[in-house]
Amino acid sequence: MASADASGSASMKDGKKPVTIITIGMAGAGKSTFVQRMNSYLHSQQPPSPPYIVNLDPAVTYVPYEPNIDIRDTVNYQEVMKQYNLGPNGGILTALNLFTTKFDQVLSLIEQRADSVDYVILDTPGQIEIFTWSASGAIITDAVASSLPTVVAYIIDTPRTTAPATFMSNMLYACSILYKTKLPFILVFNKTDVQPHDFAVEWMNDFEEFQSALASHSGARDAEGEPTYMNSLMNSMSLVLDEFYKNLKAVGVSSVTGDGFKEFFEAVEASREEYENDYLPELQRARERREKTLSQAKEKAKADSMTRVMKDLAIDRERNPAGALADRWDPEEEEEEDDDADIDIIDRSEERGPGEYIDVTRARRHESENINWPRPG
Ligand SMILES: Nc1nc2c(ncn2[C@@H]2O[C@H](COP(=O)(O)OP(=O)(O)O)[C@@H](O)[C@H]2O)c(=O)[nH]1
Ligand SMILES: [Mg+2]
Repeated sequence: MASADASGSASMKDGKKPVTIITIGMAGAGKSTFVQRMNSYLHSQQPPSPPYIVNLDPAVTYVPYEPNIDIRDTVNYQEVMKQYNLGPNGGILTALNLFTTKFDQVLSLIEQRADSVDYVILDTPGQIEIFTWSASGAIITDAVASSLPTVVAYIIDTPRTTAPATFMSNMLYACSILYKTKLPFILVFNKTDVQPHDFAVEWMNDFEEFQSALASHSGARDAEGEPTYMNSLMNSMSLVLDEFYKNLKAVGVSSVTGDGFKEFFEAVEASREEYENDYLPELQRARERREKTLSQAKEKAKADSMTRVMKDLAIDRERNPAGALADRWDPEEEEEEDDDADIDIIDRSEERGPGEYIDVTRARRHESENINWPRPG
């Protein structure tokens, strides 16, 4: 109890709703490290503004922060694999699905904190498609976004995207997520301590730069010196991407040194406005449309089915008057049904004091961890 109040009183809330940051990115891009760094950055603000963190990766053995809600407290991914006879991917997906059935509880825990927290942060499973291409990922995203201002932080492994073709596939992936979620979107070029992201900014601002980078890459021309099919395809796609870049913000950060986090949070604040001006009105219009069609359909269905039921009932009673007498609702028969009792969401916030977090510069990864995600491509 006390810690909830203490953590809340520290942050300055001028009636603003907290922003939810959904962290998405390829395996190893640095999502969890990025979440840890946001956590430490927010703790170091004056006054400190501890975020509310939800870990959605059931398979991770170690996270460099203390989540307020951890999917691993609710579903045991190893057990899920055993019980449903699944491999790692199926196991993670099923664990996420099971957790999603309880997401209303998560949402209400978050909403209880809405007055005391400035940021809600979601860390997602290592492998990107498990979140971005699953029904559960979409349900979680929609549920959060219809309740709080929400922004997607798309984490990019900058040192691994310096090749033009890799850069483009990564951007196309980001593009597909933007169009799927329609949420404000921030491209986060991570690991700038290893590789500065200025090449990316240049390519995004000027597609001719990008095309000449493509052309100078090996494989751009065939034996006759003509541009290859692949090269012309990428050239045309870079024109499409040019349009996509106009819709988003890009920042470079290092989750290890903390570089660029001020700029990142400025982009988040700008995204809040974008959410309120663009996303929210569209959401409300969609809701109104849905409610209108739903209530029309309901009215019609009610009228139709009532006439049908009354007709059936009348015929039945005529045929079998004794049966009709016995066919009464019996309150004794009603069963208490509570299949919800087995899994529950745990809020860990009360278990520790505010201001407590693990600093990645002090807490190194566990040696025993031995994660071996297959790399895309
Ligand atoms: N040099 C450097 N390494 C980073 C940075 N961010 C993350 N990493 C490393 O990248 C690896 C994957 O990070 P992790 O956060 O587990 O990635 P996730 O799978 O996206 O959650 C780890 O070894 C991190 O230490 C960064 O900004 N700079
Ligand atoms: Mg992770």
